[in-house]
Amino acid sequence: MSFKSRYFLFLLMLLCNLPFNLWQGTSQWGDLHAQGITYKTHLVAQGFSQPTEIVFLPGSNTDMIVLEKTGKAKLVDLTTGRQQTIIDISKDIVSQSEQGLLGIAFSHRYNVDKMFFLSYTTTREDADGKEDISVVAKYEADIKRIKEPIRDMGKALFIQAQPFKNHNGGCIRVLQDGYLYLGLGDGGSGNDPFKNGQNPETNLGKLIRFKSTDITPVVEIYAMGLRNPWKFSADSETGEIYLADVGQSRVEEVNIIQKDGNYGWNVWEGDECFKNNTICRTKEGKAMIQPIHTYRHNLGNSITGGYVYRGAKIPQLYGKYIFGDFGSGRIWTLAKKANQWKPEEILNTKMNISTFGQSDNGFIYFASFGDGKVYRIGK
Ligand SMILES: [Ca+2]
Repeated sequence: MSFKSRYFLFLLMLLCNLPFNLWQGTSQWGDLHAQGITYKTHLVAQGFSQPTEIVFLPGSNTDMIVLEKTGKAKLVDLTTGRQQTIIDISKDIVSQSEQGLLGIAFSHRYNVDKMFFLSYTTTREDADGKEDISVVAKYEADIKRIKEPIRDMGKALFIQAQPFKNHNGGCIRVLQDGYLYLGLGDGGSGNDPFKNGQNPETNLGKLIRFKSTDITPVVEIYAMGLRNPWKFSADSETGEIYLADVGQSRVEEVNIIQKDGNYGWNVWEGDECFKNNTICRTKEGKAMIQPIHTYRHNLGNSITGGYVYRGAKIPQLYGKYIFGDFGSGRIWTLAKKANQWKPEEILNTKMNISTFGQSDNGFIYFASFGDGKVYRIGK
């Protein structure tokens, strides 16, 4: 086994707290015939080192940005295939386990203010030595005009100390209300040892919203009870926030986020009482919001959230949430039929799907973490 594959199996085990031998896909490689059409993956770019995020410049279908866990952001012109490193903070971040360069988001007025945000992990000195921190930093630059990679760490808007190197969350998005959101995991280790998910006094285990992006912004807890939100996004038509939360060792889940909602961790793992937690069956436990969809570890072991398809090219996908699994490489759609959320598997890639991306016209892309390739989902 090469170092690389050993590395990402290690990462996978950390993500899932699973012994290696439980991670085995069971179904056939290849495309599936679903919803009357056969979906295919089209390779669009490659050569990335551990991709963690795919975004498009606001309004663009061809200017794709791919983040690398180890600290670079690359701008890819999908019409020519040209790649350019626009950000390189690899010297100053930490990227062990689930840490690294994890998120990028654009101001809702980016075309005017050229402001964007990065989410990464680094260290700071404290009384006991160094501690790991998650940072959201603000930058101002016209990305299309960057000549030399940006190497500075930006203006830190937000800092969160991280007790462990896993469950750092790190996804950031500017959603339809124009506000910046950040998803933070429970702090890590396993089982949420500090019970951060249910503690309203910490930002760990939460989806938080920045009330402004001034240099000392006020942040508010938007939703709580999360274990390790690995990607959230808003439906571009309805504004509903879909959030994928990675399970401990049994259940992966998709949630629709309501403001001030409590999503259950570590009282619930998905739709199960976590380790027979006694609060689970009480009034308090029952008031926690259930996921709209769960799956168990026969189908995967580390969910990766995606996007609601609102493109014109594939009418069969319209209005459906597309998401996948890092461990198994399966990709599903999720749609509401007769008041019930129904999943349908559309691809079984066997790849370590670390992120999805969506262009302005609604095309859905995803990254294969191990071999650094980016694909578009098509027919
Ligand atoms: Ca939950």
